[in-house]
Amino acid sequence: MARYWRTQGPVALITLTNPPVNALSAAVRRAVTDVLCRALADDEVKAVVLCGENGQFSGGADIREFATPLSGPALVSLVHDIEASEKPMVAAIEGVALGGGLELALGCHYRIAHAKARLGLPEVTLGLIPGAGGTQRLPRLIGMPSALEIITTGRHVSAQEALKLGIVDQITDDNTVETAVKFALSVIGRPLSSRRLSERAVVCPVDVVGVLEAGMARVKRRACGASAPVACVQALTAAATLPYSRGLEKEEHLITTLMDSSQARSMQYCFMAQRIAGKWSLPSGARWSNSKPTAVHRVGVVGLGTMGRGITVSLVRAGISVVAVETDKKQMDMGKQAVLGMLERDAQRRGDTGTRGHPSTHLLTFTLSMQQLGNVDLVIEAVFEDMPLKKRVFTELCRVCKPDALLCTNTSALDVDELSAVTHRRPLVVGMHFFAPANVMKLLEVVCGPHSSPEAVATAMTLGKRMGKIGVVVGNCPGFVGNRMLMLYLDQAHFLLEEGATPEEVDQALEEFGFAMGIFKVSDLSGLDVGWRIRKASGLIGPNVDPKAPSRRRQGNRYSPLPDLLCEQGRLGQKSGRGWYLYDTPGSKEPRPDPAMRRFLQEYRSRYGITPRHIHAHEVIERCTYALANEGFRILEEGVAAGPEDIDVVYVFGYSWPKHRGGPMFHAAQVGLDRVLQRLEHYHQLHPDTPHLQPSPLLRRLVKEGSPPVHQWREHVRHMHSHL
Ligand code: 3H9
Repeated sequence: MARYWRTQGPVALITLTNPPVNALSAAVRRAVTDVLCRALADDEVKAVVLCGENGQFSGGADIREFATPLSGPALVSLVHDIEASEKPMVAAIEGVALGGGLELALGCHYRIAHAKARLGLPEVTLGLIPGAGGTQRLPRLIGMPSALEIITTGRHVSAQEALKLGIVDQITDDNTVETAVKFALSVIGRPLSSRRLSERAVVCPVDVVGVLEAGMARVKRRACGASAPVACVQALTAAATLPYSRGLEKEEHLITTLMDSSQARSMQYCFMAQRIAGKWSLPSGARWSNSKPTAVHRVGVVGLGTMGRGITVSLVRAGISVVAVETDKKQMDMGKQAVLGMLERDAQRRGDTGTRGHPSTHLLTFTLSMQQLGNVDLVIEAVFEDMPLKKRVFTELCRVCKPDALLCTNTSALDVDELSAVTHRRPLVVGMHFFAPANVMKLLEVVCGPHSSPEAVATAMTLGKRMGKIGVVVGNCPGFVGNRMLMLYLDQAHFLLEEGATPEEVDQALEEFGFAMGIFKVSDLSGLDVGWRIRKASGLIGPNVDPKAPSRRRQGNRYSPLPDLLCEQGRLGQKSGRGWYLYDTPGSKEPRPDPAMRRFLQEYRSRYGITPRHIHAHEVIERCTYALANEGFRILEEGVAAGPEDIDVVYVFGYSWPKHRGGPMFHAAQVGLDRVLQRLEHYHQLHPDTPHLQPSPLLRRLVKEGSPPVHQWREHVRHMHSHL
């Protein structure tokens, strides 16, 4: 848990040892407290270097222990003891120093970091604030404006930036521990009081109150109801206005309150869910750990439309060689320009280049010839969503690519299995559903068809991780996990309009719940014609179906033609200046309620004899979120996802579900499965023509078995599938 030995004469070394990231568990805190006592009591020891095993300083407090009562010495006291030491304490930071890890380092009198190290206080992303003195020490070290930005965003800071800001005293490309030991030798005997951050005054700009007020306004605007960012500013305000010890009391009060909150539990669940989804499994039992990914050095991207460009940029950023193929010269030139532009902007942002161009452009080949894909290890096809076109591309790929090259299709809904049937290498075909814009969005659904091999899935997941994506393995069904659930969510929103709500009312309820944008604003942003095209292609609307039919049913189920009617009127969303909302000009992003929309809805309701009723925000949330969770249960039943964590990760990272609500499945568990079941039964009784409101058998089964906690559902589902 912490090793201790004497080295280089008077310098003692304390090594945090809790692989993989040296999380500061109770056992680690206990061990460090003990060895620190030994070092301080040893007259031969004149300085101490604190480092971490395995090239990692520390990933912070042990998140797994948050659910249990605190045991062992508190981290805040340990940091205090380190700072109070009369012998110089030097932190040797390799890998990461995050959260409590950085707080431990801030207790040291000096900090030396490896050039590749990353530092930060990401507690806000776990629904917390730094709770071991970080909110009080960081502004004393680097000043309030920078501390405010770093703590409220939780972002990681590179070693170079940390040096510029003054978080570390030195960075090195060499052995960090050896450098720190040398450094420690050089500072023996120097006075320490100016190095103790708790004894310093906070470096505040003249208008610190204005800075903090602006910070508070900013976090409130962005937080969408999350408490932690607000608490961060409150703790920093205490640092600016109170003596250190009182500021620390405020920090303790705030973190204690947050620690018990459902928001923190939800966000910590999200952190763990992301890791669980990354170690994918399917109900079939196929697992990441058993399947070896193949090496990918060179990737082909076919199609340089919006998706192909974003995918290419993400690959190049990861240092992977790309052969980008287009069939049309003009489209290729445009795509090339767009890709190079994005990479150049990247480089400028990072200050990587003084001249034009990105340092990675040598990784790119643009071509009009598929033949150039002969030596790639994997291809990502990103042509238009059209099955015959994709089939033609896949047939050609089989001809030109080496026999063991993986063939991946970037599709948001098409049948990966049908596509793989045109190849002679079905085990090597998987779906890679990127989200737009692909160079920004984190989520990647890796679609495993019935013939896809576990190795192919493992390879796509590994590639996704290298590209900085959060991969989730899903089964092959229309819309996979994300879009399949989205359809039902949209349906509920449209039905609510039919029954009496306005787009603004539905959006406001969803935004108060925590979504950054309501569903109608999102639809306007994405363009209403996208769904219209898909519905037309799937036969839901078309010449044989009268959208004005009084039953408003399609294929036997309730169907709202509202979005189709909008498209027919040319209301396509932001791009046409009108959609569910009104925009000042086409392309403008500021939605305004449209009186014409109200009139349109009134006319629609009277045409169909619907008496509008007042719809409470509570009903909006229940119908939208429970419909999502209910479909999630069906997805688990069918084996399209292996566990609730996978579904929640898809929703949080692909569909902006608020992290502080955990995800639709976690939210259902928080509400209580029996309550969700009862409300779904109620709504289904009122709307029997909406089968998606009918509670799923798995939900009923879980309730019958006493509503086990969400982390047990995966095992439950696996068990269910093994008995089918
Ligand atoms: C805090 O410090 C509060 C303080 O202010 C004090 C309050 C009093 N705890 O992500 P990876 C596990 S709050 C426990 O796949 P990577 C992780 O679950 C904390 N476990 O690797 C996984 O386990 P498994 C503030 C942790 O290389 C394994 O390590 N700190 C912790 O892609 C590998 O993780 C943070 O928010 C932890 N703190 O990324 C940092 N961290 O193999 C959270 C990791 O069983 N951590 N694990 O699935 C991270 O951001 C990333 O894990 C890190 C490594 C960048 C460190």
